[in-house]
Amino acid sequence: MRYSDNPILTPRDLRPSREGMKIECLLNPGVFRFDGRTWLLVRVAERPEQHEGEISFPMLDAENRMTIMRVPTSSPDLDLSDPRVITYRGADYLTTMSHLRLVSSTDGVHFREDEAYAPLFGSDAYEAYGVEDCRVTQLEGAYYLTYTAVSANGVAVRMRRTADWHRFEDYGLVLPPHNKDCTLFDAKIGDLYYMLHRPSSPEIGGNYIWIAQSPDLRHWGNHRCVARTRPGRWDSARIGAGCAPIRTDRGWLMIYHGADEAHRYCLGAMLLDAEDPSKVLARSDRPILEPEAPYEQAGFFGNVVFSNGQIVDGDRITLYYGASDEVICRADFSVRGILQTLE
Ligand code: MAN
Repeated sequence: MRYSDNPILTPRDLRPSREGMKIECLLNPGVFRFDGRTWLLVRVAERPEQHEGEISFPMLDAENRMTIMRVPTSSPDLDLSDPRVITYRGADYLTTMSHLRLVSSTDGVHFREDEAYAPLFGSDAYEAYGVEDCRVTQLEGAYYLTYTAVSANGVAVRMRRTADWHRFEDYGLVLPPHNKDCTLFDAKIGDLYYMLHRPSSPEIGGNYIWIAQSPDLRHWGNHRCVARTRPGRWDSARIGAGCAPIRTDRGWLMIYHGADEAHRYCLGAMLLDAEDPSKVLARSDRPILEPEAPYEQAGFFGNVVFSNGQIVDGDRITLYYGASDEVICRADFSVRGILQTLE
């Protein structure tokens, strides 16, 4: 059920990271409990204030400093048909650059920034176009961040580990391009760690959910395809895992996003085998959440609900999601309720 006062966080609620920048969108937060509070690690997408006759966009330079690129809008080599992407002289850039901002709450709906916790910005050449859509998995007393690192080299998955949200250990790129939507499971299965991830193979294959395993969280192998898109349905063009699957008595319950050819993004669920999570036992016929509210249908990129974070407390799932690639919302589900739709 949607929270009645959605959206709970909008671009106006946060300050830009520096002067001259404007927050265009808040998206797809990672979610976790820490220090007695609920935290969102929100993706904040910014762009420079725009001026007549040119389009400008941010990226990191060779010294990892933010620099602004400017292109005259009259240029014949410019393609602006997708609000998220700029194609100029055959190369792709992003209109906005994303960083990750920590906000916290005691009631789960009013979130505030805490000056004591610094934002996470792109830090090197592999993050020159920003960092996005971070999943947070609590595992063995630490938090593991798996997020999208974007640069001219492509879209890849990077991992960091923290225990206190001040100091971070960098695991580097755990998956090379093109890959995103990566989440760790919150427990070992047998002797191994597991992750879900979403490579893309556009010519043969597609945008499918895969699984990998690791003995040490650094070396990932035994990649297997878990689920594919389904032609003619709500998840026909691309699918990707949300955050860490939920352990239930019937198996691992995983919430995922699916988009169709018209880029309409919905959420659905899959049930994965408890011992071998590469096996799908059941999958949503119909979405568990689809863009129906006005704030889900219109915005920076309309007709999108996308989630990569939730809190699970007994039977209750408190899910946080990005709507229309612009605002953050909350919806509550019951584990039993979703499992019933999977019978
Ligand atoms: C897609 C969208 C964008 C994102 C890029 C790079 O175009 O999801 O929001 O910035 O991929 O990850």
